[in-house]
Amino acid sequence: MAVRALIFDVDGTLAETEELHRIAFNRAFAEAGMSWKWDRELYAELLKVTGGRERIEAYAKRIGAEGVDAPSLHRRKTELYNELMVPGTVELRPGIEDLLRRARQINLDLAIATTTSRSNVAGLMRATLGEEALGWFRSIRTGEDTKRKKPDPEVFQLVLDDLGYRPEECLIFEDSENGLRAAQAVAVPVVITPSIYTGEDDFSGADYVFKNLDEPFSILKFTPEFVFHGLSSDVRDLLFHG
Ligand code: XBP
Ligand code: MG
Repeated sequence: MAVRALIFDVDGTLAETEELHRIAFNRAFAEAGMSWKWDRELYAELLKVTGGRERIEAYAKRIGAEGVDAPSLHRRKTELYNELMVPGTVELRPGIEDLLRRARQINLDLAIATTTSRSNVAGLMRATLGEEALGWFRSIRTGEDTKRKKPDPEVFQLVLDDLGYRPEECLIFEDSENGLRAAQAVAVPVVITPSIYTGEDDFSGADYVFKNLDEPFSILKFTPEFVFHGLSSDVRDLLFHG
């Protein structure tokens, strides 16, 4: 069956944004007069909980902190994140811009399914491709549209409903195990590009694992009959550069 849409996760997949998220969390904590400081090692553990508000709540519970106003801390963190998100702070990951442009040329639909907020998606686009690139995506669904975050598949289901395509007509691009499990739950094939915080994740069951999308020879998992199975030649060219 022909692939008709590419569905992208944002954080870690379109760009390595998690360091900016981490800095924004820490600034929000400092502004609120709190002593919390999430270093990289701790943040890697905390990322297992998706969603910034949920992450704050989980951490408060873990250390037994009471009276933590997670929604307001998270709101401020989102403002700080968007202040930090200016051109030059974060770049799209290698191969992403090229993939998006080539997909548009062959009339594939593009979509976004993310845990983060819409304003953060817009901020990333503004700082990289330009805000008009938001219009490249036929469906953009975020953590604000869902009750449950990844690994729950709700956000992917919303995108599939928006697009009106069957799971096997789409490809999902993800960087994390949580994202992979969510994608598997809606039975959409998954392309994984591990990111700085997810290199140790368990990607068993992923259809493709690439180091980056511009490096066709860095395919970590490559069994030819498996890799090419079911992909039309235009989508194959898109992913494997011919
Ligand atoms: C990303 C997340 C997000 C970001 C922070 O998950 O878990 O919570 O870390 O963003 P995924 P918010 O890439 O799987 O969608 O603070 O806006 O939630
Ligand atoms: Mg991600």
